[in-house]
Amino acid sequence: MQLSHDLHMAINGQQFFLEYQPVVNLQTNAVLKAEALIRWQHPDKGVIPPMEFICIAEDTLLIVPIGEWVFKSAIEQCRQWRTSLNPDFQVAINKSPVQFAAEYKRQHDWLKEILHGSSERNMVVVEITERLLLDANTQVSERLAKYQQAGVQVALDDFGTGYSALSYLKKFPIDYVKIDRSFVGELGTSTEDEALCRAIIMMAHSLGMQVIAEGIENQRQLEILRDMGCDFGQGFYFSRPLRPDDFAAWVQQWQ
Ligand code: G
Ligand code: G
Ligand code: MN
Ligand code: NA
Repeated sequence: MQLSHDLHMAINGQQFFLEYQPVVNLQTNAVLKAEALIRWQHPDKGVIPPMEFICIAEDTLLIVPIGEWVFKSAIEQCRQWRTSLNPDFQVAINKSPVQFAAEYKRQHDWLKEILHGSSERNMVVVEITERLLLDANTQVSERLAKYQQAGVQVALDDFGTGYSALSYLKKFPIDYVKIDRSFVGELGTSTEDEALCRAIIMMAHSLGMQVIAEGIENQRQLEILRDMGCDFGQGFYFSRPLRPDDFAAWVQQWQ
C-alpha cells in the first residue's frame, strides 16, 4: 500500500515530529511531566495522526525503529527542558503491545543504554496498555521490572477499557495508572463514573501507585478529581498537545 511505502521514506526523511501534552500535578499545580505524541508530516497529505499509521508501522515492523526515534527524541528534548524548565522534568512515551513484542524478538532493549546513568533516573515514563498484561508471555513482568531498575517508570494507559481484572495491578511493577478519558468525560453528570474514578484512585493508592486522569476538558472535572485525591491530570482544559517551543512557552506562562 502507498502509505506503507511512504512510511519507509518517512524515517530517513525526518518526517516525524513529537507534540507534548502537559501533565499537571492536581494537588500542587506543578507541571513536571509531558506526554510525547508522535505525528507524521507527510509530504503530500499533511499531518497524519498516529491512529492512521501506527498499525501500518506494526504490520511492517517499522514500529521498532520509529519507537527508537521517539524514545531518543523525547530524551533529547527532556534533557533540554531539565536545563531550561526544571531539573526534575520527565517525559512519557507510548509503547504498543506489538511494539513491545517486536522489540523483544529483536533483542532490542536499548532503553537502558541511552540513559546517562543515575542523573537520568526517572527521566522517562513508558506508557503501556492493559492488553500487554494479558500477554501470556511472562517476560512482560520481568521486562517492566528491568525498566524500573534502569530508572524508567511504567504507566498503565487507558486504564479501565481493557479486560484485565483489578488483581492484575498488583502482579506487575507499575508506577502510574492512567484513568481512561471515557470515565472522565461525564464526571459531574454521571454518578457511576464518579464512583469508578474514586475506586480506581483508592485502589491504586493502596497499592502504592499514583493516578493520572486523562481527558480533563473542564473545571468541574478537574475539581472532582482533585477532591478525590487524584495525583495528576491532563486534557484539553489545560492544553492540547503542543510543539516543543509552544510547550515551553505554555509552561512559562502557567507558572
Ligand atoms: O495524539 P493522539 O490522540 O492522536 O494519539 C492517538 C493514539 O496514538 C494514542 O492511543 C497514543 O497512545 C498513540 N500514540 C501516540 N504517539 C505514539 C507513539 O509514539 N508510539 C505509539 N506506539 N503510540 C503512540
Ligand atoms: O491513548 P493515549 O492516552 O496515549 O491517547 C492520548 C490522546 O488523547 C492524544 O492523541 C491526545 O490528543 C488525546 N487527548 C488529550 N487530551 C484530550 C482531551 O481532553 N480530550 C480528548 N477528547 N482527547 C484528548
Ligand atoms: Mn498515552
Ligand atoms: Na490513554
